[in-house]
Amino acid sequence: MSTSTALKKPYTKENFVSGQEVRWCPGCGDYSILATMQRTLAKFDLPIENYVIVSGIGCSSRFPYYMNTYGFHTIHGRAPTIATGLKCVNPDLSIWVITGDGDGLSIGGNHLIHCMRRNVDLNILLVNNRIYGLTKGQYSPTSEIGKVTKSTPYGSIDYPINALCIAIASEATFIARTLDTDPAHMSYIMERAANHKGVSFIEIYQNCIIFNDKTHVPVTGRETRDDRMVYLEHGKPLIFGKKKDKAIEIKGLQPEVVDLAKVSPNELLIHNEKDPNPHYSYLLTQMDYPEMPVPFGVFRQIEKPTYDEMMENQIKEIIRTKGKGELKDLIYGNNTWKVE
Ligand SMILES: Cc1ncc(C[n+]2csc(CCOP(=O)(O)OP(=O)(O)O)c2C)c(N)n1
Ligand code: SF4
Repeated sequence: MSTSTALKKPYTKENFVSGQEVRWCPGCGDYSILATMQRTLAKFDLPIENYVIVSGIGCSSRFPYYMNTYGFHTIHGRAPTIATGLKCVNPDLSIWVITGDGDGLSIGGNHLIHCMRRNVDLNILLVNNRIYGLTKGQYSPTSEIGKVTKSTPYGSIDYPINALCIAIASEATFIARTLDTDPAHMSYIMERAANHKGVSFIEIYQNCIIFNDKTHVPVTGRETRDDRMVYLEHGKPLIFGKKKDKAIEIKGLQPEVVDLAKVSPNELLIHNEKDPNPHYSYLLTQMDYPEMPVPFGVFRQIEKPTYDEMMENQIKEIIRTKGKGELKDLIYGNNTWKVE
């Protein structure tokens, strides 16, 4: 972060732009995510020095260089771990983890899971282009079966992982999906995540124009999106279609597309992001093209104590009952031994 000029609130997007040359390919979806984040953070009433961007390795992980905030470009897949430590020692920070589908779900999968199950008060953006961009186009954990890449010349035989299922299985308290071509929706989701106390996990459909161009277009393309995307709104039915004539109904444990004109309103599925039971949000993550429209928006937002606040409270309580400890006493205490 530049320290030569003290930045004063209210901020503008430009206050969050660093002086670094952006080195993504022209047309990369990361540009729009970056600009949206700069615009969104400028809206909040938090000093700019309280923001930290933490990333692993990948094209998307170059984010910290381009934000005029504090940041760490850390090791592959370990951004959630560094961010957890940071939040625990400085709870006043607003910390944003930027990770790719390879970085976050392959080498860093384990770290991501534990960060989410602990409910650390962090915002995690998983930029999903279904490919390894930085290393020139090998298949990733989210690549579809049959995907031909440099590392799968005869087509991938791996079943792809569903990022949002991982978030639900890890009991993340805020789970959402958005896309790089809809800055207004992305900004809305980022704002909701920033205001959520606890871990926020956002999957962003992103286009890697060089190694996996148009991977999301069958769902999100101009021609098809009305019929293949459904926006989630709390308390409202899941209505979609060019003529807003289709909805979702639950039959047994199965979501089904129904003709809005042919069903009574009380049969429709009403979105409830506050449902404490994860079954409902899991069911939403199973909705996928081509059988079903793909949901975008907030899948789940629930409240529970965060790891960082529980840690702080525990330390305070132990100091209150036992007094402040001395590191020297711990090192030279009874639980040590000499190697003769
Ligand atoms: C320990 C280690 N293993 C592998 C790599 C090679 N590597 C760098 S980035 C990357 C994956 C990047 O893909 P993704 O996270 O999807 O990000 P993108 O570049 O698509 O934004 C890999 C495998 C590395 N840098 N370090
Ligand atoms: S390789 Fe793909 S993800 Fe990486 S900068 Fe280029 S377009 Fe973006």
